[in-house]
Amino acid sequence: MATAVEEWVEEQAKLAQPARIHWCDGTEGEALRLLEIGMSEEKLNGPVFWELNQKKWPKAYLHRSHPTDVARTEHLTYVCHPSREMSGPNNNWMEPGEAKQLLTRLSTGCMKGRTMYVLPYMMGHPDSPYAKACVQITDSSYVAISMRIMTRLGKQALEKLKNRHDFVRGFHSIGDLSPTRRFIMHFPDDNLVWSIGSGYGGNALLGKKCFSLRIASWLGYRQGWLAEHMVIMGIEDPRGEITYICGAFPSACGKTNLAMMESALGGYRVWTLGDDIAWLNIGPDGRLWAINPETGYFGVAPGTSMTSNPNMMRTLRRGLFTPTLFTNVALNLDTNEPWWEGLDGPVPEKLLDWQGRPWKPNSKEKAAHPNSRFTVSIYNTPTLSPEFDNPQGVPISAIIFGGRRGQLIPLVVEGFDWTHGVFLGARMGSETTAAAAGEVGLVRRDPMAMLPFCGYNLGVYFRHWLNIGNRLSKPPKIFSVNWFRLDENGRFLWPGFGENMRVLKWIIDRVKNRVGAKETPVGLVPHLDDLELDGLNLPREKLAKLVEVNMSEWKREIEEIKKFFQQFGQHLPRELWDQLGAMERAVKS
Ligand code: OXD
Ligand code: MN
Repeated sequence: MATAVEEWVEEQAKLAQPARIHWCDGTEGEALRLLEIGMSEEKLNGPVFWELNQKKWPKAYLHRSHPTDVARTEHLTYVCHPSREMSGPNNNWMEPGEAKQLLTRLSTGCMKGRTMYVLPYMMGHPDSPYAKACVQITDSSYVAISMRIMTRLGKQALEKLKNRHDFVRGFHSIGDLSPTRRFIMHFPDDNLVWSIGSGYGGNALLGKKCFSLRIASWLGYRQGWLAEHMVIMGIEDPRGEITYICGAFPSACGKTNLAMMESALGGYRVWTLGDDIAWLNIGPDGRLWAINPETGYFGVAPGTSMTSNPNMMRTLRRGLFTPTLFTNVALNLDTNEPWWEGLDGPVPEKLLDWQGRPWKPNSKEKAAHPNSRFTVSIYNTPTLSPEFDNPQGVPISAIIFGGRRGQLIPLVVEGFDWTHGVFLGARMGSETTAAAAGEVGLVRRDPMAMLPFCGYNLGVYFRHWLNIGNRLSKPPKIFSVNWFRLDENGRFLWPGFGENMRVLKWIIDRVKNRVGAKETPVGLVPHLDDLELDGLNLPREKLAKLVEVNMSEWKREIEEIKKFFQQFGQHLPRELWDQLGAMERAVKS
């Protein structure tokens, strides 16, 4: 008798009409075979895959996407709850029946002449009580290989799926790649993601943003847990004690660098657990426990170097668990190596740009696309935490909310308590980046870095956060950080990268009640003497500027937060209005 998964796959095949169906087993051999095929398949801007210098970049391949398909397309992303209200002002909405009709029309025969890959996969360790079994179909071998890197794909997942009906279904087709026929639609009540017209990671690797954040946040709301856009890391102090923390930052704000940072502070080291997604559950002991449902990184290449992120450079060249994919980076023709802006060493003389065109150093355009990416297994990370595969996850002592703000937001602020901490997250704003299509550098509200990823009304989501806090026996302390504050000449005040450990040390010292803090209207900030600044050549006035709370700037910010909160009407928890009111009174006095 056919299993529910087989039945679902058969139904989708009737709709999409592929030439053949291939059930992926997730082995390396299979991935290499798909790469071989892709290397001989020509498209608009070269072969589907290009083998890179294998000596220097073992098992690494270059892929160029369609030039109009290089980032998440938030305006084409929908969350289709039966009621518009549950999707909230933070999501595009279509009535589910109407959306399915539209997608059925676009998907009819969309895989004609192509192979349909069936990808059974797990988000989370198969033995974890928090893991979820899923299946995705796709007509892109690039997506199939990427999913092998990013998830636990193969036989074990299929086994888990066998006797189930509640698995998460993902239908993906690149369609004709036309932006006018591109939609990424979510049906939370059906555990279904339906994506057509894009091969870009965030739109096409359906286990990632679509399932592990949008659908999972809704599951979390219904089941009492949180799916968050967060890094997970362990910080080992000189005594050998490890403190686990999570950090939410908007896309392309340095989560990957943070997750595997090489500490500039002696005696401290980072253990990596995840760079993008955390599922947070209340454990049997009443503490908050985090797992990373993914097994890979889909990271931004430009700016990655031995200076900014040496551990990622080592990860990319390790070649232990393979393959490694580079998407839309430039190609050094002399050495057959990938290249991007910010990589170590001089700019190579002979380069092809991300579209496969010859590139000149004086060109106004970047050689690598600003959102060019690598897809690489987390098992290649030299700093991988021994707890990574622990099915229970790790207990979280602190949560950080960060954003990219040239002005206003202090280097670090601690929330007065859980409710105020939730307010710190809810009020977050950040300057936009190339990870999503649209203008770069505008401040937009991005609560908990979840604006593009929360699968339901953010007002309801804030209430859920408050409720989780009430159920925790020992809630983590909550902080806001900003590595990006600028001086009057537009230069960064804080050196960032490995020096961020100095801020993390203060956070851990606060968690362990080792230091005091100074109360301001916007939260608790460090006494400058409590920051470990040995070896850092930072003038005192710069430091003071980094933690300054400028009241007139905050008055403007409060108006922006008010406008943002108002959109959620009755759904915005009263507690958050109270927090805003209290902050306003304190700022004005
Ligand atoms: C990502 C993103 O790819 O946030 O992680 O866009
Ligand atoms: Mn992300």
